[in-house]
Amino acid sequence: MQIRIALAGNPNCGKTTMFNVLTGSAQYVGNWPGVTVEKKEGYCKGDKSIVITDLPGVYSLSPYSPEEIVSRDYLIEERPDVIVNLVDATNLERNLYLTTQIVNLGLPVVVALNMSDLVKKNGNVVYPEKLSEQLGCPVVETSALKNEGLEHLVDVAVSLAKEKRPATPSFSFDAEVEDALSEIEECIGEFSPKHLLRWNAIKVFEGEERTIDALSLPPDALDRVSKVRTLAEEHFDDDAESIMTSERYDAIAHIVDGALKKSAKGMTLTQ
Ligand code: BGO
Repeated sequence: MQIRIALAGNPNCGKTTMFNVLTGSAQYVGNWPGVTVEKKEGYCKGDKSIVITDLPGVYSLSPYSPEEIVSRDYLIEERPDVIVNLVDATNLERNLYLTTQIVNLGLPVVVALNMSDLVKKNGNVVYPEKLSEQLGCPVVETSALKNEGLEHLVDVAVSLAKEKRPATPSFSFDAEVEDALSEIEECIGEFSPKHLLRWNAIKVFEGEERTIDALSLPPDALDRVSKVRTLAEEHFDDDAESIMTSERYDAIAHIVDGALKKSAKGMTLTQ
């Protein structure tokens, strides 16, 4: 059985470094079809049954840049067996913005808390189990630079892939937004694959044309979701996409609050 691992993360989180350590010299570099975005694939060193695809570095899975579209389409359409989401542990808030989207894709996910060596050097402490509770997936501390934790990371990824166990995030948004999302889930339920229901509901709430077109919703469902969106926009006095962005950052603030202890020394060194 072949296992396909996708490496996803922000630019500069250490993806290239990790990909190189994991694959050694067994890599193939090309382009994603139709775009000048680099595609790198390789076998896991010492185990040709594991294929690793290095996705372009992105901050979000919105469909705006070629990199975002490549990453998003690959994850949604090709459905790798497991996503290894690299997170720069010295910059949790920014990196978790992508993570909060990745864990809604209905796929197995393991978060690699990369740059853990720098976190320790700065005197800070990140609690992987606290992050894991909120994100609904395993979280493994790594240092791609020092080749620490990578063997364990691959073991966890392979187990998740074999079990086909998707991430089950437990963080939630404001009650008004959750109500709106539940109503949208009801409207689109019969048109969306079950594993992507939450993801699609969020995208439909945001009014994202790409997802709405792909779902081919009938006029009455379109009308209903549009009313739900308008009500939320009136309530929050903001557009739906901005509402979701703020909701994500609020959720992240809560997640990080419980999972990161900054030392006075760390504060000084990271500034
Ligand atoms: C430079 N720990 C530490 N400390 N550094 C890491 C780790 C880690 O776990 N992982 C990666 N890095 P990329 P993307 C650099 O290049 O893999 C470092 O964009 C430098 N270069 O070595 O490229 C890695 O593919 C000069 O750092 O990330 C690299 O995701 C001075 O993070 C950087 C200092 O890694 C980005 C660093 C000339």
